[in-house]
Amino acid sequence: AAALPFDQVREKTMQLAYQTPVTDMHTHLYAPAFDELLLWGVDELLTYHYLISEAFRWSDEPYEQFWSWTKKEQADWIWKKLFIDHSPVSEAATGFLTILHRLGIDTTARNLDEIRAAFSNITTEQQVDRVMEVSKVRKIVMTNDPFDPLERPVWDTNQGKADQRFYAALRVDNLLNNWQQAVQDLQMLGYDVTAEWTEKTKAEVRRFLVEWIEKIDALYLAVSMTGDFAYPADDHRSRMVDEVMVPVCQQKSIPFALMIGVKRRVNPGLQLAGDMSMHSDVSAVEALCRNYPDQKFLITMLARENQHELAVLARKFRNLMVFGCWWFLHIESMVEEMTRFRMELLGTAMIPQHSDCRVFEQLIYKWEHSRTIIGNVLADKYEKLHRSGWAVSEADISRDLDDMLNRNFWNFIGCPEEAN
Ligand code: RAT
Ligand code: ZN
Repeated sequence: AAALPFDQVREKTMQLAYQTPVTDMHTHLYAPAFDELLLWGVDELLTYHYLISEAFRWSDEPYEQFWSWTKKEQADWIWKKLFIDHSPVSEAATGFLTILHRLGIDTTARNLDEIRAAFSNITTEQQVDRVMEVSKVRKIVMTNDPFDPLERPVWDTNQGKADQRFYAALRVDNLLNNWQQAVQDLQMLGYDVTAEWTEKTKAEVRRFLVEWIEKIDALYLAVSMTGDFAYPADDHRSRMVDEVMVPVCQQKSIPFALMIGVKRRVNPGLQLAGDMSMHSDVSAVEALCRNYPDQKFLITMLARENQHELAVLARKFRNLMVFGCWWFLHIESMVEEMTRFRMELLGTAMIPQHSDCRVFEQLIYKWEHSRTIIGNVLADKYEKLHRSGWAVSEADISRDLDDMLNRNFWNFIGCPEEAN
């Protein structure tokens, strides 16, 4: 393949960074069959929990007041606070405008009802197709919870796998973090478990996991952990990991994804918007990777302070894949910093980003903003290589971007054919 001249490297890299089809390996999006669980449109976008907490910084309104409003009223209020009374420069606010811009919606009048009108007469299916086309996201991994009464019937009636662009991930938060609740949920689904950690209970939880992994074709088990996650420890979580979750992952040959560093509901009044991040102990991940060399772990952490150590740990354990810039780290400055040092420590053997989208059109901004940064960081490295006499070709660039935005995930989880 022909080496590119120096002055074409950045342009070609950026062009390919915007075009390479993405596998989005962690989202809260759903396939159209999940009906009302699939959120899209202006009012959903404006009431994104990232924007709710930002809007409250400009208000003395009681939280209950906000929650009592209709979604449209909430959206109107957020629009006024964040877009009319002040400039929308935060990542999440800017993102809303990136979406409108890419969908060809004119915002010069700053009139929310006009913007809403531009979304009328569109079906869910049309919007899903359009957004996937514009964002060039080809495959979407959902977050699936069998205990969700809205979600379970979709799987029970076998509609969950109808759309080939969507894949499942089995979320197991309560089993690890709220065992009392999990016991009730499992009993409700007919599993013979008790709060006490007996052989029978372990066997039943394993049966639950295996049955649901098979039922939804889960690509991995997933949990978000509070920052105080310690492993190994003499506690419920370690027992659940060692005696149930890792054995099930090994039996089904799937990775275990841990998202570590949340501090839930530091301000309960904000509901979903009231979670904080906290510093975590990376040695828990170290011990997992060492104890289970044949088990794959997909890991992301929420505190900026943990990122460098986690990337170094990935140099030590090939069964560890770092992924994404999660939640409060999904802002330009952090994505830039993290992408740069991850690339410097790991080359392209990492998954630089996932979207964590909750509202469908967010795919447009989250991926466009990230592609810009990933492309530029990569172009810096190629220019540096060029100055050392190593000129990359277009094929090299395509391969590297495909690895980071798509293939590394599929290879890591043991389904290389899905990357094509
Ligand atoms: O990023 C988010 O939207 C958070 O609310 C969480 O859902 C987090 O991503 C998680 O998966 O726990
Ligand atoms: Zn998430």
